[in-house]
Parts: sequence; C-alpha cells; structure tokens
Amino acid sequence: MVAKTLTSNEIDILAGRLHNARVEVLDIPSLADDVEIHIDDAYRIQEALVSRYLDRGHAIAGVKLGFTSKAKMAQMGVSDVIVGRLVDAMRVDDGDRLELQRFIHPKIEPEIAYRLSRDIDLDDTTADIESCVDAVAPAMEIIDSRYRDFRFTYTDVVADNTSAAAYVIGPWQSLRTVGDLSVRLEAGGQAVEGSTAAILDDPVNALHALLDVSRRRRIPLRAGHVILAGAATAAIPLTAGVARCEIEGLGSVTVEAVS
Ligand code: 0L1
Ligand code: MG
Repeated sequence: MVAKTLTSNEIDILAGRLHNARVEVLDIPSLADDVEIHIDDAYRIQEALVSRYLDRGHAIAGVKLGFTSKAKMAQMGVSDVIVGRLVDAMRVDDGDRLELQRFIHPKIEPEIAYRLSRDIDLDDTTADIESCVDAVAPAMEIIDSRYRDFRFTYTDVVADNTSAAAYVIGPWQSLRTVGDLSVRLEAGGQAVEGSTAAILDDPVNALHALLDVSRRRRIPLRAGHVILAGAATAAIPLTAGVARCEIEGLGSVTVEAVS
C-alpha cells in the first residue's frame, strides 16, 4: 500500500509531537503506529521540526548522515543513507560539560566531521563536493531518539531529524584522507573500537551520498556548515563522566556528561 501524502496540517501536528518530546524530555511511540508515512513526508516533518528551532532564533550549523554502515542499513532494510540537520543549539565545545537532563536516553558515537568552505549549488550537476571541503576533525555525536526504546521505522527516524541531539568537534585539520583510521570511543565505563572504514568504506563516500540526498531533498549545503559523516562504531549509552573519542592521526575530542 502506498502512503497517502500528508496535509500541511498533519505534517505540523506530527512535527509538534516530536518537538514536544524533545522539549519535555519524554519519549513517544512510533509515529508509524498511527499513520503510514512516505519518505517524502518524513523529510517534510523533519523540516517542520527543525523550523521550530529556527523560529526560536537558532541557526542551521550543518548536516549529518545516518545509516552509513552496512550493518545498520541491513538492520533497517534500506539501501540509502539518511540526512538530518545540525542546529547551533546542539553544539558543545570540545572538553565542555553537557547536562544529561536535556536528553531522554542519550547514546554517543564516534564520527568524522568535515567542514564546507563553499556553498554548493544543488542544481549544478557538475558540483564537486570534495573540492568544497577544507577541513576534517574527530567528532562525537549524541543521538537521542524521541521514540520509546529507540524503536522506530525508517520514516520515523527521518522525521525525528535522525535522532540528532548534540555534537562536539575536536581540532580542525587541513583536509586529508581518512579512509581507514582506527577509532576508539570511551564513555560511561565502556569502550568500543572500530575504523573509519565503517563509514561507507571511506568517509569521503559520505560526502557524495550527502550531495545526492541533499539534491533530492533540497537540503541546503552552505559554507561553514559542519558535516557529520556517520558513526564509525555502534553507539554506546552516554552516562555521567568523560566521554572521549580518539581517531588515529587526527587526535581526540572529549565531553563531560554531568547529571
Ligand atoms: O547518527 C546516526 O548514526 C543515527 C542515525 C540512526 C538513528 C538512531 O540510531 O537513533
Ligand atoms: Mg551519527
């Protein structure tokens, strides 16, 4: 069965549920329990959700990719990455404290961040995204699905801005190849190790996948935007204490989670 296109009012109501869940720090059931949502409408809900930040004076700071590992794509039964928006309010400085009360059930994951040095014209079919990136950094993303127990469908998670909640960027460095670097994340007494190759075989592939989705979904890519390329390992729960990610040759980034 093909999901019917939602009205603007329906989009707004569903975005409101997700917004309230975040602001009230209270999880909600899957939207898909109530309504069948087409992926086009999931991105419309995401846009309506993000516009609530902008209405409150915040600004878009970048974009993020999800489902960039083969394991996660297989688990969700999809073959496409998902894209969410980063807002300045989600940014935490390297080494800073982060209040856990802001979140429902936060998890943290190690990421590669890129920085866009130029706007990208989404209608220019010859645009070369790699030449529009000037820096790379170790990073961590805090994901906090607004759905109960992280139980969501593909369209649910897109609508929920791909679980985006916070992010921290380590020292920026001039652009270099980051295709297969070892990664270690420590948080809440756990440690996970992996490789940047888990991100679409090479994080640079995330740039191309991002441009493709951004063209189809009309997601602006602007000079100064941060791009979180995807997780290099599975996410682990974020509990009180210092979380630290080290990426071979790129250095480290930390955040102190406080309750
Ligand atoms: O950034 C991510 O990798 C998260 C996307 C999937 C959503 C989730 O696991 O909560
Ligand atoms: Mg992520």
